[in-house]
Amino acid sequence: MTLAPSPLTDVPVLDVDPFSHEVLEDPLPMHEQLREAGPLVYLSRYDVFAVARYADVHAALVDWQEFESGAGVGLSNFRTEEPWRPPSLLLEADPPRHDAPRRVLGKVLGPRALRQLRDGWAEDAEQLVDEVLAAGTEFDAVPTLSEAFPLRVFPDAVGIGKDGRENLLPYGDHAFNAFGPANDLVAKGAPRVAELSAWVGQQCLREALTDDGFGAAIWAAADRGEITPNQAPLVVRSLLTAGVDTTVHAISAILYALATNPDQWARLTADPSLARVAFDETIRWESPVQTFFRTTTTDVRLGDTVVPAGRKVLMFLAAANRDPRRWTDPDRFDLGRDPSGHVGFGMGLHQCVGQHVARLEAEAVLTALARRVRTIELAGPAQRHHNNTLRAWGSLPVRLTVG
Ligand code: OVM
Repeated sequence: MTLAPSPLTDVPVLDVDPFSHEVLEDPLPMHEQLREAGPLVYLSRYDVFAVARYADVHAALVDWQEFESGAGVGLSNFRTEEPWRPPSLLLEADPPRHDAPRRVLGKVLGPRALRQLRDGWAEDAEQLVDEVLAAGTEFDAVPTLSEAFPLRVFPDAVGIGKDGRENLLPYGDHAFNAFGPANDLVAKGAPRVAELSAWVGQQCLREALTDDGFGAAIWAAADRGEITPNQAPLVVRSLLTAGVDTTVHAISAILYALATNPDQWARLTADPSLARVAFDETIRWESPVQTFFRTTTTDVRLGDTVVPAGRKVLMFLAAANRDPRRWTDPDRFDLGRDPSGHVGFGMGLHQCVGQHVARLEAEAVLTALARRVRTIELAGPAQRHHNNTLRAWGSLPVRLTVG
């Protein structure tokens, strides 16, 4: 290992590429290498710093004053580079500007709204599982369950029209790729960016939204003066960007975890109330959102090193979620552990505002499956879908037994 000079001491230099296909296929060995190298490392390929241990990722996430989001939470620095779309008012903003949009979205996605959705989503999940099982017990779970359920309930909950919903997944996939370097994954999405962005933008307008969804509730907050009318469409855009691919890949991750850990599936069917912990243990174990960046606002001391102001720091949420310094037997998918405290949804004031919506979706699907399905196993090789930020399955052949 070589060492880069720094004001206080030397920092380990690694030439790994976290966004290469080899690493995206299986990032776990690189995560261990990053954690073991030290509390802070320097990634020479991208000229950025990185943290991968739980304590350091957690510390950076909660320190919004020294680690800002307003310069973008991807590799690109918005102070020096043009963003590919107008920055998010939530994800890519800091206090005080961040706070009004966050407060509005927090209320729109709050306990009251979710109470109104719970029973309907439970019925929708029962219906989907009935339809799927009627068609057969061997299928690819990615399109059939992971994509089908969120697409059945979430766009309706936001209140967008029926046309063009097939654009949601490609748009989200590109948005999450765009946090990484301008590699082949970003190039693959580039030809459709203008078209997809225009469609998403149309869906965010007041007149495109039903009067009873999350979208209308955001516009109502603008009418009350809680955000400005020009902020409303961008807040709706956050729902459409962050709310689909994430839940799809989380559900795939749950199904893979349970299909490959039959003892944990048996536990769940014996006690379906474990659906909740199954969801959070999956977010810890798989970390559908693997990484985000922050940018230092000042010289920040990390371990024995000073990261200069204005530098990008890559936070490995997924590596923190399997740090043996924090978790017992971290690679084990275990419904008996308490996964709370994981950083799969981030931590601090940006922590995922939609996590209760995601949890409700996952619980609905899992509960419906647990009531009908006795066993679930892989029926063929599962295939990864590579994305610069998301850990995802592209194909998940499963075989179920019923009764
Ligand atoms: C946003 C947003 C929030 C979280 C994740 C994300 C694309 C986007 O506000 O647009 O990923």
